[in-house]
Amino acid sequence: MATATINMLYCVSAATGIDSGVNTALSNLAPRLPLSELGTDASSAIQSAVQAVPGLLQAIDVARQDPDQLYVTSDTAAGVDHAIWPGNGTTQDTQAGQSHDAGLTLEFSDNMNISLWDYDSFSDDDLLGSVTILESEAGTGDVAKLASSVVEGSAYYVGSFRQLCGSVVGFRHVLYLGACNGKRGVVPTVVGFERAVDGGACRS
Ligand SMILES: [Ca+2]
Repeated sequence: MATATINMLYCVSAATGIDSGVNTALSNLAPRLPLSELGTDASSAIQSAVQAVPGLLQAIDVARQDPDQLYVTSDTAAGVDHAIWPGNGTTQDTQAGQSHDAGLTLEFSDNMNISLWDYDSFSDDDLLGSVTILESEAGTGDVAKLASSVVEGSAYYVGSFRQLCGSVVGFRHVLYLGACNGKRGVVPTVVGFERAVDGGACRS
């Protein structure tokens, strides 16, 4: 078993449907941002990555997206009824440039899917994108992974999850990340660090 902490859902682009300008620009986003190596907080690292894509912010601005009614599942089936975030059958309106502190700690073996969805009351919910977390990534530090959909024109960075020690190593870690809302209430800041409670550092 491994434990992953997901503490940020950053919306690069809410669903726009078929918008060629947005989709062309989204295809140039980095699929994986190694946050630990970038030496800055997660929000800044993601914002820099988004700004580095030529024309992306302008294309999103022109497309005038409605907010996504965001929820997250740990399987590939839609449905707020089994969402792991926000939970209790609810959704969270989310626009480009917004982020949420998901505060999720999840146990898994081998690999785990994380899917992001837009709730729709009159049709099937839209898959905004998904990422896969691998147990083999344990100990590789904070990352943000891109979940996107060409069909929806959506893109989210899911981070900074850490895959913690597996059962082979036998340690348990507690991670204190995020949870500190910024000035505008929607920008989480990485404030914490990890602390071993049963001893030993995580080994990659
Ligand atoms: Ca919707």
